[in-house]
Amino acid sequence: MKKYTNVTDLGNLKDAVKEALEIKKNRYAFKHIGENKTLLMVFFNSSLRTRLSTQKAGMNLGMNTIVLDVNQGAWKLETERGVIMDGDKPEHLLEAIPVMGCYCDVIGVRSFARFESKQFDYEETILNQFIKYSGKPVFSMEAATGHPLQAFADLITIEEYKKTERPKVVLTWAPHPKALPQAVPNSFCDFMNEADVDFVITHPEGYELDEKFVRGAKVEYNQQKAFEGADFIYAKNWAAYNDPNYGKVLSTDRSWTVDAAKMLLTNHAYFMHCLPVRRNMIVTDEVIESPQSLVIPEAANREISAQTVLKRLLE
Ligand code: AN0
Ligand code: CP
Repeated sequence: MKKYTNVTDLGNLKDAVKEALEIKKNRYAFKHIGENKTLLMVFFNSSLRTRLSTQKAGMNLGMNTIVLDVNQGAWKLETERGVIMDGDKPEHLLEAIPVMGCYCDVIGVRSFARFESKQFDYEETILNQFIKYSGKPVFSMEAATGHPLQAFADLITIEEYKKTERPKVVLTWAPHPKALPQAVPNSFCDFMNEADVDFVITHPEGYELDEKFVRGAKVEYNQQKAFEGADFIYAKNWAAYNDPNYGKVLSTDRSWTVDAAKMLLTNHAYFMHCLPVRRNMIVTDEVIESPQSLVIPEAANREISAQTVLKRLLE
């Protein structure tokens, strides 16, 4: 594997999940693969889980890790080519990336959608420059349009907890006060469309996701109807995708919050969220604290998805 930005980089998804579950049984079985190899993690945005789980995954494989917070202590980076650099940014990404590539063997990049230009975001302008100019294998730690380490961990979690061969998995939009990227739901769609699940998406009108990710999956605008018979409820907020509202918050309607009454409509479903989560906006205290909540095992599986990906990038 030369890069990891998308579900397709994993090849056969069943084999990838199998490999991940093997790694989980003995996560120190491959601790020589990363000997004398350096993992560089570059963050343009905040992180708790990705930072810790990916560093831990690298350590499990014997790697050394360097973490760079671009916004804390590094030079401010210009990202557009052709700009006359007389402003507040002393360095260009086009020098910074190959320099970063000199000091490591694998690079992880976190660079969220900026919501300034849909084209800039959806062309994955930042991530693709890392792929093009670093000379090293690159993996996404949530880029503008996807969060494949998260979705891989989500699939591993569903595989571990499912009680039927083909569970019903519902991705539900939920309210949030700030505009959030579509990366998490996009990747979740990508993985669920490839997995052996009955996948349903529910959101208010106007929150349609890019068809490139939805790929004909069932969209049900009535949240309660979508919840009926569900085995997994996967909640997430995202800002609007469609023009002219790209990047906008169209609704903070708390009737979409996942609560205990709605969970009663399901087939005793598990609750999932990638975290960080705003309680009593996305989900009530009661549901996230219930025995059906998988948010912590889901986060724990981030170490496993990252380790599977790093192992494959090193091999
Ligand atoms: C980010 C998002 O929604 O993409 C990261 C989630 C993993 N969330 C926030 O910025 C709150
Ligand atoms: N789920 C996730 O990626 O969390 P962080 O933003 O804390 O890394």
